[in-house]
Amino acid sequence: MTADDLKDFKRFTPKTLPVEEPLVSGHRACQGCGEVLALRLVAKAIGSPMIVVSATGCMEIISSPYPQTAWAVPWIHVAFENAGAVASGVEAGLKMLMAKGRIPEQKITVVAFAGDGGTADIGLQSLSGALERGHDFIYVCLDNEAYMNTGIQRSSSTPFGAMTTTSPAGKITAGQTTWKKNLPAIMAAHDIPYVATGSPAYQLDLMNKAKKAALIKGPCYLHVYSPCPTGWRHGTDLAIEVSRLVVETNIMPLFEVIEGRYVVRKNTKPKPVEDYLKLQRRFSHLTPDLIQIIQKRVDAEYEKLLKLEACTQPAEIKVEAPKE
Ligand SMILES: Cc1ncc(C[n+]2csc(CCOP(=O)(O)OP(=O)(O)O)c2C)c(N)n1
Repeated sequence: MTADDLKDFKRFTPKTLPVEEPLVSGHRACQGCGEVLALRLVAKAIGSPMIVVSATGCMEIISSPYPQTAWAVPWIHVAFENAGAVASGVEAGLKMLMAKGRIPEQKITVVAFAGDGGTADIGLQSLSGALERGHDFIYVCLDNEAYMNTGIQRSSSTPFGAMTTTSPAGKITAGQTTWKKNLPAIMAAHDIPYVATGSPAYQLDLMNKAKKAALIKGPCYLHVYSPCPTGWRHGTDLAIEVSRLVVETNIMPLFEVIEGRYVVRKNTKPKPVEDYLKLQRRFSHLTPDLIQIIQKRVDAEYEKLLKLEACTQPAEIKVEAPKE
């Protein structure tokens, strides 16, 4: 990233939204799917020219049942484990074609979309490699907190206490027994220029983060909360409500990490986590004790985030005038 990357950055406002729809109507997502909404907002904010690399997962299945497609931009379906590697190849190939004069010099945004299973588990090593090599691309994890299109199996991004088909709630366990893997922190640890979290309930915030990512040179990572009424067992009209509550309870704070510096959207009066949990039947077995454990963890993680923000801000450096 250079100082110039964001020099012309202008925020979207309700009056300046792009008209282009890279993901057009006609896909086959479940009723009330929050993931496809998040995908649409991010793709719209990035806009053409763009090349989409899609790992296998819900968004690939619902947008590309052969011989149809809901994509109006170039799109490639890749395996579960190699979205990072394929996006690297596309970006390197474009660079080479431009260097050889085969295609005109221009900015073509390469963006990879994958679910949390494809990102936190199976595709993690190829993503890590792509970030380390510094490819100029955006990686978007659409986090619906389980392997959804294959039948709601747990991933390492499934939250503690959530019931899935492979982390059932019963006499022996109360759903997922491990804490959610902190993907944004893992991505930030790669020292890439831009990492951000987003939620489809905060649409302009999400779109502006995607726009920033498209302008910044080098690898950028967006972690996008993606409600799944089918897997989370909530009403098909509640995707936006849970997307708002996850932020209002501090379960998933909105923040950016720009060149290693954390910038957190403050929420000093968080709602209790129970407000969020009670809307979803995947958490309906949780006892007050378990809810308390989750509350403590959420509070501690938020404090940690604020500390990260405080300690990554540039220190005030007093420069002494050179002595004659
Ligand atoms: C190596 C490999 N293992 C398993 C599968 C089967 N599979 C396809 S999609 C999928 C689940 C995807 O989960 P996630 O990445 O979280 O995306 P979601 O479907 O939830 O959007 C699985 C297990 C596969 N295609 N390749």
